[in-house]
Amino acid sequence: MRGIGFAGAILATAMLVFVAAAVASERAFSDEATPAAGGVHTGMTGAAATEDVNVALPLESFAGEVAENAEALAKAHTPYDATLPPLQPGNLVKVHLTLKNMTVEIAPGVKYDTWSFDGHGAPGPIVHVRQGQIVEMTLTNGGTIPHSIDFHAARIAPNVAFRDVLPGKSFTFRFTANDPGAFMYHCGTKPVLAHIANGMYGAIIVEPAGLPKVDREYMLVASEWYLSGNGIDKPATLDLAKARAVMPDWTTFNGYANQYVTHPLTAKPGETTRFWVVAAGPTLDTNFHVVGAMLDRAWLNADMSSPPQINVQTAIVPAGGGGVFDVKIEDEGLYPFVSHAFAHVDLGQVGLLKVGNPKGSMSH
Ligand SMILES: [Cu+2]
Repeated sequence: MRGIGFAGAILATAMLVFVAAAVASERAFSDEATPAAGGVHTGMTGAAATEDVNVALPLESFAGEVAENAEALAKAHTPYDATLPPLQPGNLVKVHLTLKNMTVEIAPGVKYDTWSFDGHGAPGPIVHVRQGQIVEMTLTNGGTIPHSIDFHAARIAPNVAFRDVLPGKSFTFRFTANDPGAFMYHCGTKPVLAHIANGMYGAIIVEPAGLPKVDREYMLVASEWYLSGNGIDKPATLDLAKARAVMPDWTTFNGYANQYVTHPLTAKPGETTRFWVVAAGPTLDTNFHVVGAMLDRAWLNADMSSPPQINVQTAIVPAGGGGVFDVKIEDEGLYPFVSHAFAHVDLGQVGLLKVGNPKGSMSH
């Protein structure tokens, strides 16, 4: 018995040494990688990318780790303006996006070194056009590595329009927005998983004529984040191994966990609110649901060439896809909107629609 115990102790010690060594090598990698642009470089083959990331197991989660003064930070945070921007007149809409590396906050006190559009953080600016308008897209690469832009709303040869743009260079292409819906745009440079996970995405709304009029229109871009550290002492970068394993630390609407819980979207009793939803992923779908309400009109997959479904409880918005949902609420109250895959609520993909001025919900 004693012999077995001794052998067990040796084995346990050996395992501890192994784990410590693995952790140390992971730390060494991440310290080394941090000063570079996100620790993942473009233009690599899959095999080369594998060598350059954390492959230590088990993967470490930083889910739910926020700064000590999280509540004050959440209140001080300026929420991403979810209001759908207005349409522009004329046949031609010019959009100029600049790519930049930018440190943003994705949860209270949690910083992340993004690659992002327009120095804006993630998601990038929302583009809103009328069906049939011509979009002239100019992309300027203000980053440090090649990037590109892939507009899901465009029928266009990707090798031409979505090609890599070198740092310091610009590129312009045009397409006609003939297909209505809520579309994702994103950087399509390899490895795409890394470029999207680092924040290179946004949405373009192509609005068809003749939609039912509504009182409020909000844009929600859902996404998830895979962190190399908790982001509190120093900004986190991408942990590509966690992105491959689909082990997010945070899931968000418009790039910041729970921001519309602290700063609710608003409507009045009896009004209809239209949610334009795009799931940027990079990998997770969003199961859109409004607690205490129905999706009165639901254009699933953002197919706006067909009539909407009616009175839907929950609608899947696939990664890389969209959905458009009209919600009419009669009674004053606080109505959470969520991804009803509840792990995602836990990780931050939840907000509130504040209808009227319900008791006890005044912010001050
Ligand atoms: Cu990119």
